[in-house]
Amino acid sequence: MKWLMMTCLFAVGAVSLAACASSGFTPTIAPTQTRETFASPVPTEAASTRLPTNSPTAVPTSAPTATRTQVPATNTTAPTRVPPAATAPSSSGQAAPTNTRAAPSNSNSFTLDIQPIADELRRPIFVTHAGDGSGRLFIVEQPGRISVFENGRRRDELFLDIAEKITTSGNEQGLLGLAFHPDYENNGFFYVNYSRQGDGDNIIARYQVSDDPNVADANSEKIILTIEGAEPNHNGGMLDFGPDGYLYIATGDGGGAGDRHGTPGNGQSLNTLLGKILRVDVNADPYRVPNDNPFVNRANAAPEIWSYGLRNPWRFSFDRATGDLYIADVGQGSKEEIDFQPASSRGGENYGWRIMEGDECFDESLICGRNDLVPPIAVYSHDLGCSVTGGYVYRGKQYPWLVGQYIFADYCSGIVWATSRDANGKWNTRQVTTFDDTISSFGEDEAGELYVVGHNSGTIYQLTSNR
Ligand SMILES: [Ca+2]
Repeated sequence: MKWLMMTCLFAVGAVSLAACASSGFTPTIAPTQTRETFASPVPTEAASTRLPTNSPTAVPTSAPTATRTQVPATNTTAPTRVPPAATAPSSSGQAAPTNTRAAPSNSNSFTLDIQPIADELRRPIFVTHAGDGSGRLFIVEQPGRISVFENGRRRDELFLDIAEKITTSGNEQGLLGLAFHPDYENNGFFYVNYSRQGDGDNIIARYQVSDDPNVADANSEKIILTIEGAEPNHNGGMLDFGPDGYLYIATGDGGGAGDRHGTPGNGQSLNTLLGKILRVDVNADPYRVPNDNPFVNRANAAPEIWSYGLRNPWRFSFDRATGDLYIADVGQGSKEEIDFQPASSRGGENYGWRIMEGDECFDESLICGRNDLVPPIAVYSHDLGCSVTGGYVYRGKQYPWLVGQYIFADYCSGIVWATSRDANGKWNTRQVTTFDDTISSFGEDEAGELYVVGHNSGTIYQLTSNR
């Protein structure tokens, strides 16, 4: 039922064929302003308001059903075109991925389910851990609150409440990211990414825990970086420390549709922080640019840039076993994608936006299919959803058959996929199941077990599996 209706919804808009000379890519459906509504990381309200009034809602608002599996995991039909890794050269001249810790193939038939662990949250948007050995989870609510989940329950007292600093007037704005310093156990520092009240700028700020390990010092804010966005949408928001100890920050392209700001769009411009993955050293005041960032010696380039050509990276994660980086980039009106950067990379990848949207030409005035663009490792069309939510490579202990699988989902459809690379270096993506919730994020605990964040239902689930 849900699918039937969403297909109808996405069928709006004029279709025009845009030739993409010598790129080898198929003609693309020209994006329209009409469809921009669906191409956001958290498009709940926008999507809901577009529904026919006499139809059931496509975005579930009631409490989700736990532990349901709608699609047998034995379905191994890849729903989308998945380019082999061998076709993914980068501008930085990095070698092809050599990671041999790919998941075993063939024998990994499995199901995925969800088990609720915390509920009654207000627009939860992330969950993570402090890496301090405490086993606690930290749950982020988009309006600006962080709570602690410990010993099977969520503590009543908040860890941090900065709602008064934050604007959520745009559906995609709010408290969007949280990352704990690698030495949090000793220095008590953690970092947040939020949309500032007043100007809507994206603020990356440091806070410190108080004498109470379950309460942060709300007055300890130190702003690290201020990123001015053009419009309220496409804020990126993910923060995480890489295996190198540097803070990586995802930024959106400045918003609107079609990356219309800047020439040729912010994603392809190296003189703006928008549409990028940034990499900075926060063990300096307020931060330092690592001298091996890829563009530190290029004139008119922002030295904080690590990689570029992104539209709205909605969650990235490092594989804790290999250091490989997975980036989910939300598409415009046609394709959603997962991008990959091997741990051996020196940075500088160009992931293509707005030249390309997924594996399609987006702007025919630019040179599509250039061989310096890094194509995604997995793509799906808007027949299967509207906004990708990046996840994690499973490295936990409870479900050994999941080890090495990168799990991700679509916010609108609830479809969940698993991607892994076989012994020949070929990426394989398969649709595993569908969860009856709007998945705003995944999260990882200290042990590597995975969690699913239900945005509309206000629920945090643990991801479970059977085979
Ligand atoms: Ca791309």
